[in-house]
Amino acid sequence: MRNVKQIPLNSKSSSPSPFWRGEQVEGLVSELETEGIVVLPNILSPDQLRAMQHAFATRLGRMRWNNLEGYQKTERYRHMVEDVLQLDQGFVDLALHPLVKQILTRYLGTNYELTEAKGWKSLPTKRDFHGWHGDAWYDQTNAPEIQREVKLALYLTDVRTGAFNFIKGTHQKQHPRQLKKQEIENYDASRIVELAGPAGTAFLFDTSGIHRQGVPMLEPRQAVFYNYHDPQVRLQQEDVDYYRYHPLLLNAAFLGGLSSEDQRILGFGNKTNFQPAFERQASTPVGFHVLQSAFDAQLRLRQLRHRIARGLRQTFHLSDKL
Ligand SMILES: O=C(O)CCC(=O)C(=O)O
Repeated sequence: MRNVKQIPLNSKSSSPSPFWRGEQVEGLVSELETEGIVVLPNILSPDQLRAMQHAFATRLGRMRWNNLEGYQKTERYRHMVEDVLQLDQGFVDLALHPLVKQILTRYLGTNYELTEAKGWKSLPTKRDFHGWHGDAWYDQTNAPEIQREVKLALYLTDVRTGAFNFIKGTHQKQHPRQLKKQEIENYDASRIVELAGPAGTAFLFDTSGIHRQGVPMLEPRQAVFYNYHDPQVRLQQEDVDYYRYHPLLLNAAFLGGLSSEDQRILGFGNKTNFQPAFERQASTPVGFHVLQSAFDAQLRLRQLRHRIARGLRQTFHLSDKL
């Protein structure tokens, strides 16, 4: 039997509590320790959430191109919005939320940083295009230890289908990897949690636990996922090549009043994973060259039109004077 954790869509409480009792924090940490996933109480105000939804939506209008911001598309069923901390104050406040920090400090220690902050719009599909997996991120070649990494997820839209799926208790059991479909049959189906809920639902999970985006996705879903781990842990080569865990891209307007702990979490001054003069090694698709040539031609045409118009203006100006 599936364990659908259905947070009612009308459960949006008006304002989050600014106070968390010690035992409340303990309870959340202990659930994360035992189950590998924990749903957080309401931590964003309706105004914060609205501003974040609005800013995120502006990146979804078109694909990023030239001087126009937009989403990135590297796969069929998701539109990716990178570096969301630049978009709105709420994204930074969420990353550094006191409750989140308290839980993470207990679970990850005091060396963790926020190493990635991105989101995506998932498009409706019946395909299990990503599949069950643990998030591989560290170099496993010489690593006896299963490293700890936690993701903080936040839904920006109400999620009824295609909710996040997680098999409780599977974290810290194996090095994270992609699983084959038949391997999932070995797990107790009653331990699968399917986390449907309203916009504003936030949860933390240990990324070594087995999880996936739920199937089917019947309506578009928008969510952000933050990634916290110790940046000193050696990364797997493919993430170095892609420069996935580049230092966070931030917006100075949102960085007022940070404590030294906040600065550490955002990676201030930490060049461990900075790659000078990085250039992604990827061949550009044929479509890109076609588009670029068409755009160049359009710019040339525009310039020619301006020159002709200027010439005509000068000619008429002269003939007026004669
Ligand atoms: O989008 C989802 O629900 C799944 C996310 C996921 O698999 C991941 O962040 O590794």
